[in-house]
Amino acid sequence: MEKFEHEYKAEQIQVLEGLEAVRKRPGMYIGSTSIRGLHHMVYEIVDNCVDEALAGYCTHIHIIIEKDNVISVEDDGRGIPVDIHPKTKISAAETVYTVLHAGGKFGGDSGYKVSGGLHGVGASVVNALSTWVEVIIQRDGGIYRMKFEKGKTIEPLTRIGDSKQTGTKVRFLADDTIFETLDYDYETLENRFREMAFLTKGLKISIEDLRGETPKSAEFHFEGGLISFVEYLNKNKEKLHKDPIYIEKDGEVPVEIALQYTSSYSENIYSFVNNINTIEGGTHLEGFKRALTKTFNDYAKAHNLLKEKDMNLQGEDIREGITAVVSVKIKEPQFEGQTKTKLGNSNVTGIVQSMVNDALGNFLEENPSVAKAILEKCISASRAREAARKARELVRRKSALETTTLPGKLADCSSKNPDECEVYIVEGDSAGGSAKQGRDRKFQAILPLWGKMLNVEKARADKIYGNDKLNPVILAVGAGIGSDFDISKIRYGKVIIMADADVDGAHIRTLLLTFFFRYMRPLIENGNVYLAQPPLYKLSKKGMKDVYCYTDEDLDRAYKELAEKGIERDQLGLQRYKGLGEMNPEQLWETTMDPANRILVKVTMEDAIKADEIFTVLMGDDIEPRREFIEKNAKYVKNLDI
Ligand code: 0RA
Repeated sequence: MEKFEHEYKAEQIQVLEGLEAVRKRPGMYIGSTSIRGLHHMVYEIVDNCVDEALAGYCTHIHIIIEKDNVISVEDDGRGIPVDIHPKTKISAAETVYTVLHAGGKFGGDSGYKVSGGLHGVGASVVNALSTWVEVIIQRDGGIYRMKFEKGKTIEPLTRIGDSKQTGTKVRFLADDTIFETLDYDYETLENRFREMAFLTKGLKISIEDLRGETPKSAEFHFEGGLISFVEYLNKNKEKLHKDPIYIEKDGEVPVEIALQYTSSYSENIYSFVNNINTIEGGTHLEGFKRALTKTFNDYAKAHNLLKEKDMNLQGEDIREGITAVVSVKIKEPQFEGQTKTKLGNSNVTGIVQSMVNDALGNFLEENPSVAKAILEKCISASRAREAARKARELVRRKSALETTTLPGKLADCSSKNPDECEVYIVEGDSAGGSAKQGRDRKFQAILPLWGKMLNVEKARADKIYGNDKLNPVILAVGAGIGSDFDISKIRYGKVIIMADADVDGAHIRTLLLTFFFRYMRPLIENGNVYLAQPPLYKLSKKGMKDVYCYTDEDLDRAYKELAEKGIERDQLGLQRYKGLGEMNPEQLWETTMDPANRILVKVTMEDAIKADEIFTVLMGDDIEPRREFIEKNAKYVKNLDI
């Protein structure tokens, strides 16, 4: 192979210092070096292709996870420009890959400005954080190639052949000295690409995973765009009207919205700015919500649908059962909030609000039966809210009398500092007792729960407040529920569900997670919810320290390790734990509660959409999708609740 000497000019030295900074502080550029950051590497590259699609030149993006964790991303766009910059003497393509923040600013008025990416840092950061990158461009009648190692150019852009086609193919190997893992999660990537395909009408995105024994693949292509998205989200729900309502307007701020009401009691609105999921909402969402409230109230009044003359439907009444996706494109988005996923541009509220007012107002006038079906639901939500308020006041008054607002069953910890405090929600009587005795009472609180939990998928807020199972959870966490929920008030930084590893345990776990998902979602988003992992087995022998195993693989490993020490299988006593109740307080502490030894699984919202689907399928009214889901996932029940 030919060797390319690369001469470094003044600009290039700056470049190297720039990329060196990225390698020194990767978290600042890619968010983190965990699997999250690893996935962001892929998104950064794919986002560039999506930009090319938004500019109208790319119709298909193909992503491959190759056997050795190499990622390949290929598009059929115009190809990254290859011309040489007269001053720097390097190609535009190499510039994009070596100069920090070169991505979006390149090329001025190319109509290429609405760039995505959560961190929007672009290809040069991916390059800096990769062991190697190879880029192949087809453009202007030629095939070009360039190669990099840890951000440094190994082979500058070189014409290696002819081609009549156009497009860009990038292959990279993320640097395993920077990332904690290179083990891409196929499902996470698949979900993100499905979402991207929904958000970019007509674009085909395909993904292949060649790592396992049986390759996985998926292809997404939705001519319906957001309409398809809402249909997908609602596929297992009972709809109040047949087709999603669709609103689209180009202009200074292009806005696209689809919405459909279902008989469910929850609100499911997803908002995006430049294809980035704005988890914390912001001005675009605000504009949408205000318009919904105003338009439905105006319509209801004009058509005498409200019984009491002065009655006003509240925003939350109007959003009960809604599934909506709001997507806007903004030239210079300002992101705020804890996770920088809240849109701050203040002019956007008015723009979205007035266009939704107009379009939705017209739609309701033209579709009176749909309007009526939705408003009937809003009015009954309003009544339920009134009932809930009364129930809540009752609870508040009661607790004011009781001097403490904490539930009686709670064995609280002595520390009052939420950062160090944890509450274990424990199923069952005896386990609760052991946990109380075994805990470190300085920072560990125990809340035992008994019996069958209320299924929140089938209940409204008024029932939740009055429910004797959930009320202690609400009071213990201490931050309210629903739109009242205030994460700054939580009394424990870790809310840990501790249940048996059997069917009943899975049931209570899923029910509690459903409850948190619906009524304390920020708690999950903020990473405060955990699952305790009690051991499945204990190996014991006289004179030997007990060995606890948390999985079947763990057990195999322990047998092997002990055999190496000369202790054979038949010398060992094996206890299989059927429930937490079988452990004494010391064992429970040692295996499941002691921060030094325990395993906690953090419940993440990597994909709220997926979680919602699982909860709906598992908890909803429709039996058929639930049966299908359980059959399909029976093998993976371990992951069922994450
Ligand atoms: C034409 C002009 C510009 C970029 C591209 C094509 C292009 C970039 C990528 C990245 C991945 N695939 C691509 N396909 C095409 C520059 C325009 C600008 O940056 O403003």
